[in-house]
Amino acid sequence: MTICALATAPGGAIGIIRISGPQTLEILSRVFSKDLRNAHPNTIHYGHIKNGKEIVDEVLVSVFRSPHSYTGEDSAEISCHGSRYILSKVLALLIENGCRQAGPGEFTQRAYLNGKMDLSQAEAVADLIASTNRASHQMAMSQLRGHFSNELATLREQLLKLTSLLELELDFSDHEDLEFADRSQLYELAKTIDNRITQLARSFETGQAIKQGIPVAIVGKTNVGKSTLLHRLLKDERAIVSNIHGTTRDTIEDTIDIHGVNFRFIDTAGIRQTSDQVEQIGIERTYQAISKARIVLWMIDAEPSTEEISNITQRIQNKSLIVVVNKIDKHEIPLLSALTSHRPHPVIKIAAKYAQGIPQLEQAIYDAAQLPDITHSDIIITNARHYDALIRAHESIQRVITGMDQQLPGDLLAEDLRLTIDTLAEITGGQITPNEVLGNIFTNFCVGK
Ligand SMILES: Nc1nc2c(ncn2[C@@H]2O[C@H](COP(=O)(O)OP(=O)(O)OP(=O)(O)O)[C@@H](O)[C@H]2O)c(=O)[nH]1
Ligand SMILES: [Mg+2]
Repeated sequence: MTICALATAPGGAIGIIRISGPQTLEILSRVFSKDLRNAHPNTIHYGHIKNGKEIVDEVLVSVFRSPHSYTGEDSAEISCHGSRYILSKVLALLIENGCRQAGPGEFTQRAYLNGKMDLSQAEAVADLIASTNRASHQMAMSQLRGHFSNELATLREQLLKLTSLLELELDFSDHEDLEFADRSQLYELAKTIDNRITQLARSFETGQAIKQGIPVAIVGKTNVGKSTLLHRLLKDERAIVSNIHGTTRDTIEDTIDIHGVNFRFIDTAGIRQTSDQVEQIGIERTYQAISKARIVLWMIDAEPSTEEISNITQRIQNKSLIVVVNKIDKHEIPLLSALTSHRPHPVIKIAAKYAQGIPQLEQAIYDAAQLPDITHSDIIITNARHYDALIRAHESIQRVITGMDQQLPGDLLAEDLRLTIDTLAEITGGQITPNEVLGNIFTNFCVGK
């Protein structure tokens, strides 16, 4: 069936309608001023779309021929003027002449089914369209270009090697005089595979953080300047600033791009002893914000008490902590010996009100995120479906490893090895992928992609 859809967002100067399927050029020729049935691949044709005698629009038609097209089928793109009227008229004409309106992601689904890309690459197309900053763009681009797919292919090769070595052992186990691959070598190989799978699965947390914005909590006592800092970072006045202690009573969040990565800043209620119930709830939320953050900015404007030090340090176990000393325009810089002797945290001195030290703080935040080098070869998992498959693959290869520990014979390990291979293959769609799964993946796409 030949499908068509509007591929561009409404409201632009130009709107592009996409067509794909065996009858593309046949149908187009019925509504276009020229016969395109024998048009050469990768050519552009100027003419008009007509509805009987009425000229609907002057357009350019780009022709692609199977298999050298996005979908792998014969396909075309009509560049029209961006009028909603024109675009819906052209779509209606195509449908009257034999096209069907495409479903979400149907062009990409066809590209996948025709072997133009694997499933993880198809998913990267949706991520690429949704990307809003350098980091999410690069993660999607790397996946689209097949870096993750290549990695999975390597794992598959290693797993197949392991399987065949075990089978060999099985086939000749009666021949006691034959030498087999050393079990400890097989064991090492299984471990190497599992390590890589685990590493990929772990990157999901970072991938999620980058997609949603890395959470950074700004915490400290009341009146130290937390909300002022949020304004400085956002270049916008989001929270009330005042010299009254306890001004902020709820958490306030906003996202900022630092060196191409999204950080989600959470301004919190200042920590102090209070009998005000609303403020107490706010302070409870501050503690929750700390527990959800990856990076904690602990702001002080004077030497912190030992009580404050222990309160904060207790709560930041696995987080990156940056000590932010504020109001350096006004105060002597406090001595931080009690703090830094216990664990070396970066200490950044700023005057939030006067925008001093902000670039240094931004750099420290970026460094504290310890992001992998996305521009190069580091692979980051961003998709929950992939994560789920990696976790299951890890579980099955773990059973293989435990089995080897227990000296189980090869035939008892073979099943879990096969399962590991199949589970990883789900990611790229190398295994037969159930329609339901495909449906779930492609309904998240926009129509026209
Ligand atoms: N001198 C000076 N004053 C500052 C600086 N930063 C903030 N202030 C002032 O400190 C006071 C408190 O600032 P806020 O940003 O409201 O402090 P906060 O930490 O959000 O306070 P709570 O919401 O009550 O916890 C305000 O009067 C600010 O103008 C600074 O760098 N230098
Ligand atoms: Mg505040």
